[in-house]
Amino acid sequence: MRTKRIDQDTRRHFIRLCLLSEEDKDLHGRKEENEETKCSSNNYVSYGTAGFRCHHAELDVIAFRCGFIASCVAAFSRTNATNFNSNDAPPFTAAGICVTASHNEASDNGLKIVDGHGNVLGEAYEHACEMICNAKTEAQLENALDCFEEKLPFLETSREDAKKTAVVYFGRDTRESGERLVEKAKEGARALGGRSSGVAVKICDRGVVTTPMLHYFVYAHGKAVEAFYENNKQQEEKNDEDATERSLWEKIDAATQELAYFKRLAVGYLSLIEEDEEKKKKGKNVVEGLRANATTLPPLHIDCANGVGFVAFEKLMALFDVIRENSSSSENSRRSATTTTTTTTKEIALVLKNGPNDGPVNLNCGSDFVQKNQRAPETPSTRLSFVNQRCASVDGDCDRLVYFSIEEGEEEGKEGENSSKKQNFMLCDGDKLSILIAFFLIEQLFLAGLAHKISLGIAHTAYSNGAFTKFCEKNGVETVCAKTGVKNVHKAAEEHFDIGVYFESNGHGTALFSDESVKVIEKELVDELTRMSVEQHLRKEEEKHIQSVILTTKLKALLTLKATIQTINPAIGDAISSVLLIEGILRKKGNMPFQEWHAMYRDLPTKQTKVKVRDRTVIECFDSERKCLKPEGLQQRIDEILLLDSCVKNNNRRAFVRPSGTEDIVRVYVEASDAETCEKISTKVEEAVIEFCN
Ligand code: NG1
Ligand code: ZN
Repeated sequence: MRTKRIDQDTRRHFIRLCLLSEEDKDLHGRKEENEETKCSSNNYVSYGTAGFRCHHAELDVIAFRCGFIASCVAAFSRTNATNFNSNDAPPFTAAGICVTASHNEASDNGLKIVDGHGNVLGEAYEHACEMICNAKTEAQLENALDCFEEKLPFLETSREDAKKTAVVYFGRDTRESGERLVEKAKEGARALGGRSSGVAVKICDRGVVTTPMLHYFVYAHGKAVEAFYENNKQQEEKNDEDATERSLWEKIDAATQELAYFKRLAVGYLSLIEEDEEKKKKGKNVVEGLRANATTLPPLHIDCANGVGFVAFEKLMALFDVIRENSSSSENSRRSATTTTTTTTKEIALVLKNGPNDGPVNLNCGSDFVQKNQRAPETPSTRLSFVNQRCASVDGDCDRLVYFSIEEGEEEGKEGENSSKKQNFMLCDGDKLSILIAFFLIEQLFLAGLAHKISLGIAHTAYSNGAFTKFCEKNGVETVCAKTGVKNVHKAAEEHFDIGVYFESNGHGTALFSDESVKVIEKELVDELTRMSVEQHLRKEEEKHIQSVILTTKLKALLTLKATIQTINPAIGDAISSVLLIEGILRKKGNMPFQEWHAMYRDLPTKQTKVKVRDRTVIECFDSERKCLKPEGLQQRIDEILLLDSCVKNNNRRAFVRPSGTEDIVRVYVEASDAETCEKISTKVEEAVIEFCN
C-alpha cells in the first residue's frame, strides 16, 4: 500500500504558508500592473529548459516552494552506500538550489534544483514541480503534493523513515535579487523540518558561487557519505555513535568547500600538463618543432560576462599562485646549495575581464552575446582589448564557454591614420570544443590500448552546425542528436557512450565518463604499473634509471586519461573546468594555435532569431526538435521556403523553429551555404511563424 511520505502536519504547515504567500502576492504584488515579463504567460511559470526562470519580482513564491521541494528530495533520496550499520537509517544524499538566470539579463532570476547526485533534478519531477509552484488554492496544493510524492523514492521500511537529515546546499550568482531569493528558498526548505516530519533540515549556504560549483558540492557530499560508509565497514560496531557522526560531518564539510573543488580541478590540470614539463627539459617534440612560436600558449583573455565567473577564476588563480609558491620554495630548499633564484613558468596565463563591478551581468558581453551575435563583447572598457588575442567567453553563471579570436589588420590598399581596420571574427563554439576533446580522448584511448573496450561519441543538439556533423561522420566519430537543454544532451551522452562528450553549440557541456569506464582506466593503470615494476626488478642496475625516466606510451596515455577525469567537474558542464581541459589539451598538442583549431572545419553560415508570438506553446516539435508537428502546415511551409530560388533539395540548407524553454519567444534557426541565403530564408521562416502562431 502506498503511504504518504510527507506527514499530514507538515503538509498542512507547508500549504498554510503557501496560501499566506498567495494572499501576500495579491496584496503587495511586486510586479507593476503592465510590466511585461519574459517567460510567464497568464501568471503561469513553466518549468523551462533549466528550471524556473523569469523576472526576479515574480520568483519569491516559487523560491519558497522550490526550497521545500529540494528539502524533500534530500530527505527521501539515498546514496548508493551499502555498508551502513543495520540498526541505522541508510545514509541520505543532499540536494541543492541554485539561484541564477544564467545568460538572461540582470533583472531576471531563476531556480535550478540539484538532485542527490549533483545532477539537474530529473525530468520525472518537472510536472509535479510546476504544479506545486503554480498552485493557488488549497485543493491545487494538495493535488500537486500528491503528484510530487508519487515521484519521490519509496522508502521500504519505517526504520528508513526515522532520523533523517535533509541537507540542502544553496548558491547564487551575482544578481542583486539573489540574496533575497536564497533566503526565501531557505524558508521553504525549513518548512519540512520539525518533530512531526522527523526531519532535521541542515542548510549549507555557499554564497556567491558558479552553478557548476553548487552542483559539485552536492555531488561531493554524496561521494563523501559513500566513502565514509565504505571505509567504516569493519569499524562500525566498535565506534561510539556520536564520534562516528562527528567524523562523518567533518568529512562532508571538507569535501564540499570551495577549496576542495578548486583543488580537484587544479591538481587534475597540473597532472595533465605535467608531461610537458618533462618534455621541456628534454626538448621539443615533433609537433612543437613544426609549429612556430610554440614555446608557450599566449595568455587567454576571458570575458566573464560581468558575472560570478570572474570571482571564481580569481580564486582558481590564487590557488595556482599558492601551489607555485609552495613548489618553488621546496625547489629552492632542495637546490639551495647550487641556485639562488628559481624561475617557475606559469602553468596557465589568464587575463580576466568583465567582472561583477564592470556592469550588469551579461549586458553586451558573455558567451551568449558572443556566440549568437558572432562578435566580441562590447563593454566600453574592454571592446578593443580582445583584438588580436586568444579569447574565451563564459556566461553569467559560468557553465558555458566559447573561445574566439579577432584578427585585425589594415584594409588592403589603405595605409595611415584614415585606414579602416578589417576584422576577422573566429569562433570555436560548443561543437569545436566537443571535437577537440573527443579527438584528444580517442587518441589517448588508442595509445592506452583501450579503444576496443571503451566507446566514445559526441552528443549534440539541432543547433550544431551541419559542417560539424559532416566532419564527425568523415572522421568516423559517432554522434547522436538530442533535444535542446543540457539535461537532454547529458542523458543522450550517458545512454549512448562509455565516454560521452557533449556540448550544446552555446558552450554548455562536458565529457562524461561512465563509472565503468573510470574503473577500466584505473585497473589498466594499476596493471601497467605492476607490469613495469616487475620488469624493473628484473632489469640490470644501469638500465633501471633510464627505464624509470622513460614512461611507456601506454602508461603516459593512462595517466593522461586519469588526469583528464580529475580536471572535469563530474557533476555538470563547467566553464572553469572546460577552460583547464582545453588549455591542457592545446598545450599537449604542442601549444596548438587558435587558428589551427578553428580551421579543423569551416562552419556553414547560420542565423538565429527570436520571434514573439501570442502563445509559443502552440508549436510542438519532434525529431530532436528539428521538425515541427504543430501548428499544422508550418513544417510544410518551412520545407517550401528551404527550396527558395532552387528547385532541388539543397543539402546544406536547414531551418527549424522551437518554443524557447527559458524565454517567452519562438527561436528560429537557419543554416545555408552563404550568409545572404541564410538571411533570406530566416526572414521568410520568421514570417511563417508569425502567420501560423497568432
Ligand atoms: P531555450 O531558451 O529553451 O532555447 C536556452 C538555450 C539552451 C540551454 C538553455 C538553458 C539556445 C538556443 N538555447 O534554452 O541551449 O542552454 O537556454 O540555459 O542557446
Ligand atoms: Zn549558464
